[in-house]
Amino acid sequence: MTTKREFLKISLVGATALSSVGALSTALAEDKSVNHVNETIDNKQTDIVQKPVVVSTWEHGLSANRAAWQVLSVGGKAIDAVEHGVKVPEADPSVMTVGYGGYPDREGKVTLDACIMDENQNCGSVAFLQHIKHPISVARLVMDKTPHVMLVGEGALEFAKSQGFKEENLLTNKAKAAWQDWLKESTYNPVINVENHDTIGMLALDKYGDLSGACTTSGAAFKMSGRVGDSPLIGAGLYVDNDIGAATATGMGELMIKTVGCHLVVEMMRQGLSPEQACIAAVERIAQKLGDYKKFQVGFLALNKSGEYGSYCIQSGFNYAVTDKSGEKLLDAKSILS
Ligand code: SD4
Repeated sequence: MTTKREFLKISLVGATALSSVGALSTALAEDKSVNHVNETIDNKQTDIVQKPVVVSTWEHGLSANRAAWQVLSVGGKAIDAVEHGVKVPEADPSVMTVGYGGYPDREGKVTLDACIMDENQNCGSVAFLQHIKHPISVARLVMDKTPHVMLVGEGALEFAKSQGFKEENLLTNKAKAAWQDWLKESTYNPVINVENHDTIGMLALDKYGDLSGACTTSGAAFKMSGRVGDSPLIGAGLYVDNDIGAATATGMGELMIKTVGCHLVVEMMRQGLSPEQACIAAVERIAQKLGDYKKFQVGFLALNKSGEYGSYCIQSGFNYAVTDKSGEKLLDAKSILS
């Protein structure tokens, strides 16, 4: 729990950091399509710890959170909760950018990316993994059983099989039909909040006050073969620092990779920003650095050590699920563009 003295310290650092967020907001606000983010900044800081709590991206986060809550509510650890939680959309064929039933790449192959991170800075990741329904559990085993952080492609598949995972066909008829339809024109033109809207990133704070996170996806629909997004990259699609907070991301992964977005969000919280303020700062960094950001969606979601959460995105339409003792809710994130 944050002491009064620590609270004063982070408030002062936070005030400095906020003034730079404010300066950039003023510059961006000259562009009429950019929201005045200063007005949306949630300035609350609290030393009351709300736990357990679990948050995750998009509406399918509600059912994923329910599975995570089964773990958290009986005193389970955050790391087990996030793994258990994200397995729900991984197995659900109606969620077409995670796991089984995900959209394939342009060769018609479903290739999956996932990572997981615990309260001790341990992390595991898989990328370009095919034929395995639960990449998050393979990532967990990379973390728990190997000296490495990341395995990709054939090596990741061989490791998964050595751990007892069975190869399965992950391409459903529906995803195959969408790919065949796409082949008629073969233009890579991701549709904001439609085609790329289903990556699940989940963050949890358990009853012991420990944070963990997980992120899993089939990536951008009809991507080039071999393309890897932000979701399996520690720092880009997920980051956890158990002293400070955790962050995850959804949307066009290239933007998060170029700015190491989730690490940035956590570092902003370290400077004293609230989760929402930190997400705003990361979206503003993207807007400042990446000239074509208006063509894409990026949404950040953050949770701090006190159980406070917040989110921010480029385009309106991103939402996230929150589950705690008071129940569950789906909240709309604020956005930099109207
Ligand atoms: C990617 N970030 O591969 C993922 C896609 C995503 O919601 O988040 N979709 O770029």
